[in-house]
Amino acid sequence: MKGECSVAGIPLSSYHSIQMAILKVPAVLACIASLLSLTHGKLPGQAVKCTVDYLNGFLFDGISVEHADGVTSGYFAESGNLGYPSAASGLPPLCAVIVNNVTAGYRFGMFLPETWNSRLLVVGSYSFLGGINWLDMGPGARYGMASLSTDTGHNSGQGDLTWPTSESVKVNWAYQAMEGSIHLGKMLIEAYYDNKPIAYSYYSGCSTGGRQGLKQIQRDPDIFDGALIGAPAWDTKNLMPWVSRLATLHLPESSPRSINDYNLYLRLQQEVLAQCDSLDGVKDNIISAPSACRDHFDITKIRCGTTDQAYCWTQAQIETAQKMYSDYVTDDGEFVYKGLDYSSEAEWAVYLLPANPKDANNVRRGFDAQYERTFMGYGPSWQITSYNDTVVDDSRIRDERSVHATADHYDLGRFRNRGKIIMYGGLADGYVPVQHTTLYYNRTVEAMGNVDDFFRYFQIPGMGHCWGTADNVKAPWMIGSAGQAAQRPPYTAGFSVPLGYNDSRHDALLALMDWVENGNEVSQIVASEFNFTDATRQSLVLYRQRPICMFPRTAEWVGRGSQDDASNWRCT
Ligand SMILES: *[C@@H]1O[C@H](CO)[C@@H](O)[C@H](O)[C@H]1NC(C)=O
Ligand SMILES: *[C@@H]1O[C@H](CO)[C@@H](O)[C@H](O)[C@H]1NC(C)=O
Ligand SMILES: *[C@@H]1O[C@H](CO)[C@@H](O)[C@H](O)[C@H]1NC(C)=O
Ligand SMILES: *[C@@H]1O[C@H](CO)[C@@H](O)[C@H](O)[C@H]1NC(C)=O
Ligand SMILES: *[C@@H]1O[C@H](CO)[C@@H](O)[C@H](O)[C@H]1NC(C)=O
Ligand SMILES: [Ca+2]
Repeated sequence: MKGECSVAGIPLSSYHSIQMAILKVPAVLACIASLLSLTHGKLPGQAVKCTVDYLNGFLFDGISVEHADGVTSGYFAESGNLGYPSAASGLPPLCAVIVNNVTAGYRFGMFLPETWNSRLLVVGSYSFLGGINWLDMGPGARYGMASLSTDTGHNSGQGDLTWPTSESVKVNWAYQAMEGSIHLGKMLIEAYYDNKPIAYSYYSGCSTGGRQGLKQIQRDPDIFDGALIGAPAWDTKNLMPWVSRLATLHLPESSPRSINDYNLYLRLQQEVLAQCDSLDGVKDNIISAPSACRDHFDITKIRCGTTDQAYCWTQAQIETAQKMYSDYVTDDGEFVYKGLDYSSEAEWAVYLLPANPKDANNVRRGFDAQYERTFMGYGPSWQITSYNDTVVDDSRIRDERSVHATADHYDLGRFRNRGKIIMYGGLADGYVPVQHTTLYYNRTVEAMGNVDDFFRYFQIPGMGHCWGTADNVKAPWMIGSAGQAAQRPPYTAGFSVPLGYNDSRHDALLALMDWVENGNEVSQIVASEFNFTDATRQSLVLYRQRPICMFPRTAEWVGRGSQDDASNWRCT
C-alpha cells in the first residue's frame, strides 16, 4: 500500500502516537524511510538533514524540533540553560539538535557527529539541576558517538528545589523525561543516519546521573548495552531525609554542636589523614581503608584544650561529627541511610555551609527543607526545625505511591544477559556516602548471587563525589567517567583522560565498551592524577597513577618501585 505504513494491518495514521508503533516494529521504520526517500527522491546529505524542517518530518503529535544546527566551530552553548550553562567545545563537526516533547513537558539535546561510529552515549544529570547537559555530551561526540541528554523536564540552577510544582514535573525528573528522550532519540538517530541501526547504546552518569542510569535499567533492561554508573544517588526516598536530618544535627545555628566553619572540616580531615593514612599499608596521603580508620580513629585528639587551639573541636561538635559518621537509624531502630565515611570531611561544606550566602535558594542548611516543602508537598511554610523521623516514613510512602524516583530494584533481570555495568564511588565522597553505593551493590549480590559476569563495582580511594581529590591527598581519580573531563584543562573541551590516556586501560567508558563489544572483562581501571604546571591551571603533567580494583579487591603495592606508577601495584 503506497504512501501508508501499517502495524499489524492497522494504518499508522489511526494510531494516536505512531511513535509507539514504530518503536515496537522495526519494519515500520524501514517503511517510513522508504516513503521519505520517495518524497525526497534520494537520501539527502548532512547539510540538508541538519535542519528543523527535515527532522520535524519524522515527528508526531506533541513533539517539536526546536533547534537543529550544523556545528563546525567546535563550540556549542544554549542560552538560557540554567542547570548547565557551560558551553561544550572541542567538538568534531556535528549536528546539534533540541527536541521538545511538548505534551509531556520535557526536552532533550543530541549531538549527531558527521562521522558516526554507530554508538549512542546517553549522559545523566546532577543534583536537581534542570537543563540539557551539553558539557558532558561533548566528550561523547569526541568518542564518535551520538550523544543525548534530557533537561529532565525543567530549567533550574544550583540549589533550586522550587520547581517541583506538579506531579508530572516530579515524574519527569524521576525517570519519565530520561526514558521518553531515549526512546524517541534512538528512533531519530537511526532515521538521521539513513536507517543505519545503533549498534551499541551506552550510558554514563554520576550522582543523580548514577540514579537515572540504574533506574532506567531497572525499568527497561533492554535500553542499554553498557552503563557507567557513578556515586548513584539511587535511594532518593531515604537520601533526602538523611540530608535534612544531617542539617538538624547542627541546629540551632548558635548551638555549640553546630559545625559551621570550613576550617573545622579541614582540621578534621587532616587529623583523619594523619591517624589513618598508614592503616592501608602505605603512607601516601590516601586513605584506602576507611573501614580500618573507623575502628581506629580517635577524634578526641583535636578536642579543644588537648591540642593547639586553631580550629579545635568542642566536645559538642565532636558528638555531632560522630553522628554524621554513623548510620542514620530512627529512634524506632529503623535503618535509613549509611553514614559518611572517614576521609570525606573536606566535602562536608556541601550540606553544612551555603554555596552562596546571598542565594535565597541555597539558604544555609535549607537545601532539603525544600525537598519536604516542594517534592513532598509539605508547603512553603514548613521549616527544617520541624524535622523528625516521621518524615522518613512519609518520604517513602510518597515516593512509592507516585513519583518513583528511587532506584531500589536489586534484581536487574534480563539486563544480566544483555548488558554490563561498571559502577564506581569515591571513598572520600561527602555528598552521597560511598557505603550506600556499596549497599546497592551488596543488595544486588544478595538478590542475584555473584554478579561478576555483568556488574562490577570499583571504589576509588581519595576521590570525592564523582571527581576530584583534596589538595593534601592528590589521589589518582580520573577514569574518564561522567563529568570528570570538565574538571581538568582544557575544561569545556575535555575528553576522556588527558595526556593521551584515552585508552581502555585508563578510561572506564572505553573499558566498558571493550567488555561489552569484545568480551574483555574489566578487573581494574588505572586512575590518574595530574599536577598543574602554571598558576592559571591550564597545563598538566602526570603526577601518579594507580589501579582501581574490582570490589572487594583492593590495590596493593608490590613493595618495590615507584608508588606513583600503576605497574607497581596489583589487585588482591
Ligand atoms: C512524549 O512523552 C510521553 C511521556 O514520556 C510519552 O508517553 C510519549 O510517547 C512521548 N511522545 C513521543 C512522540 O515520543
Ligand atoms: C513530626 O513531623 C511531622 C511533619 O512535620 C508532624 O506532622 C508531626 O507532628 C511531628 N511529630 C512529632 C512527634 O513531633
Ligand atoms: C558489603 O559487603 C561486604 C562483603 O560482604 C561487607 O564487608 C560490607 O560491610 C558490606 N557493606 C555494606 C555497606 O553493606
Ligand atoms: C585518543 O586520542 C587521540 C588523540 O586525540 C586519538 O587519535 C585517538 O583516536 C583516541 N583514542 C580513542 C580510543 O579514543
Ligand atoms: C606533583 O605534585 C606533587 C605534590 O603535590 C609532587 O610531590 C610531585 O613531585 C609533582 N610531580 C610532578 C611530575 O610535577
Ligand atoms: Ca595510605
